[in-house]
Amino acid sequence: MFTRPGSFRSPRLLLAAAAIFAAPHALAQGEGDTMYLTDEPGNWFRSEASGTPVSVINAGERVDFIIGNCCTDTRHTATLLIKPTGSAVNLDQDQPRRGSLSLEFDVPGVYVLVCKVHPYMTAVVAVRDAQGNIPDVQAGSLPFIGHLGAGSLPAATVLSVLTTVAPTDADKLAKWDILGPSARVVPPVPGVGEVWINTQFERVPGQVSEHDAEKPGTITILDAATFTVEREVNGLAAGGMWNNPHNMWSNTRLDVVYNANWFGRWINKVDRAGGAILDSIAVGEAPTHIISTPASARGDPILTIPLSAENNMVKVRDGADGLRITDSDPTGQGRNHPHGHWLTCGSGDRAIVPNVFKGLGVAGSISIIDTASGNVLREFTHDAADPIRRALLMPIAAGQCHVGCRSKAYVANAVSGMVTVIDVDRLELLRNIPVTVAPDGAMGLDLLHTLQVPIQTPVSPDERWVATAVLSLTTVPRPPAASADHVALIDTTTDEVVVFIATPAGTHGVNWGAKLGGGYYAYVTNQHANVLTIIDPDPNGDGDGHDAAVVGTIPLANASTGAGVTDGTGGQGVKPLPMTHDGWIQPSVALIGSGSLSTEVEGWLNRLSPEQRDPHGHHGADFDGDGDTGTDGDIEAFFRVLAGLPCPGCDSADFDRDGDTGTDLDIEAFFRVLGGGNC
Ligand SMILES: [Cu+2]
Repeated sequence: MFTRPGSFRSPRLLLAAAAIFAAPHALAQGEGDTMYLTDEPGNWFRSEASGTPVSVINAGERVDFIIGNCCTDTRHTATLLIKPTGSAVNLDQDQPRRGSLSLEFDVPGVYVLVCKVHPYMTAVVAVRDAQGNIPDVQAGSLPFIGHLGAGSLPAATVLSVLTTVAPTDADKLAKWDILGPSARVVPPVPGVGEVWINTQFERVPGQVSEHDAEKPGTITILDAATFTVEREVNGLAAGGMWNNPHNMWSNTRLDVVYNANWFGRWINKVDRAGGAILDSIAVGEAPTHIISTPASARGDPILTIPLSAENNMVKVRDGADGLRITDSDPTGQGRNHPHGHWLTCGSGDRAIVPNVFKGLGVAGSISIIDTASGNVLREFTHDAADPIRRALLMPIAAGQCHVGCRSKAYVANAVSGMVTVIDVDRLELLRNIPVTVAPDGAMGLDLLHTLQVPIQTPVSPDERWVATAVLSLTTVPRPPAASADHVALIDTTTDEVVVFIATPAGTHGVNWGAKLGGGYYAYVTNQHANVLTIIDPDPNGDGDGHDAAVVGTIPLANASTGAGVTDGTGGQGVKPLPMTHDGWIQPSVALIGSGSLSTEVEGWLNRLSPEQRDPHGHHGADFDGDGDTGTDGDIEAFFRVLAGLPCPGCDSADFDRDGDTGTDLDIEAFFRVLGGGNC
């Protein structure tokens, strides 16, 4: 579906890439190069010599990597990911930093570096041989090439397909899905409310640091009833505290939106209806996602925010005196670099926190944390010898919901390409689900084979589906979706992928919003495209996800002055309002008629179905289906179903919704629900 002009056979791209390598005179011999780490999309490592993330040097020369205020607002790493066979050099840090790093490149060939905090920051260092040529990239150095059926490829060919190397507007046009208004496809069934999208790469003239470095990013707001872009918020009025807006959350009244700036140190509080920035504070290095605690839903919101270039999760209270940090706790042992967490649906009493990396290399961990105290209840660390924990390589984002009686979490691991399933109640890892695919269709392989990265992975509020966004670092399509990027839809009853769905370039974020009349849409963002993708996980409502499909594609460009091709690009965090998950939606619904909601918000909440208003209650203890629960009729129905006796109209006996019936877990689920317990 999305076999773009930027596929690896594209002559236009090959020419552009070849031109870069054909300009050796740009760099005199013996000089080496300096690369500045920046906040500029597609040019995150900017070579002094080329002005792009591609540095061409001779063997034995040095490149200095500068991480400083000139060009970026937070800490990073410069980590060597791919090097030619025979090279003995290495570069990596156990924690992100400011300052300068250096590496002397020993062997001719192609080197790829990334930042472990912001893994799509990409640098290419091409080292010439004695004849002035760049040797081909070998499959032994980059196994991805072997999955294309080749033993090696010219460096220019490899460069031409890397979507994260796109310094200029022309590069972005060539490699990204920059689509026009004709791409617009509106779902047959409207959504409810608004969809807030961090269009993190959109250029805003004048949105610069005190060092005059460009700080991109806007928030694009979609009316879910009509699927039109309503308005846009930028950071010009944020007092410099705005840089790559990355993820958002709202409050119970849905009158403000909180926003975290991943390439900075700040969060913002935005007036939802008017777009004014009401408050901004520094919370620490590279804040990622924001989630409010359900326990604070009826008072001052308490926000939980992992800091990806530090080791802690901070808590911020939004009170009468504005945003204030109230707490900060480590999310594991040592150096953690936590990213996209989730709180347990319902009470939010536990936080599932992916710690992206824990030292040199890409081994990370997943912590289950007591939300109120910040105590780590269990940290699952990487272990190459363990069949499940070996997948914990740069775990980056989590989703969670109780599925039946089990509190199950799903964590995407950027490097292993696996989604790890966790029983949060029993503090056990259950299994890994492969969600990435190599160009020849091979699965279960790591990043160097697939050049794909799974990122956000939220569970639907009805607990049926997990939608995992899989970002491709290349334009190369692959089965089964015949696209470079995809969403893997996981059925929570089987914990298997039921379908891979083709999505535009740079698929990064997903979240669930209410579909009018019942059910949920997965709203999918694509950082290397200017559109939002809308997936219906079960269009015919038969409970089977095999027919899940893209039902909408909404261009996000809205002719913003000066944005050019970046208008509407960079989609990462996505927050549908109302917030539909169990634990967050009910407190909003409880305010209907109280006078504390705006007319607009009250209208949204009134359009929700009973199941959407209370996604926990719909499979409660009403086993005989008569509308009340916990009666003698319900108990009789339970035992009739369990015993296999006829019970017309009864619910099935799969009370824990794990696909089988009559097990101990079903019985446990029955009694928990009957007793009003959390199930
Ligand atoms: Cu970084």
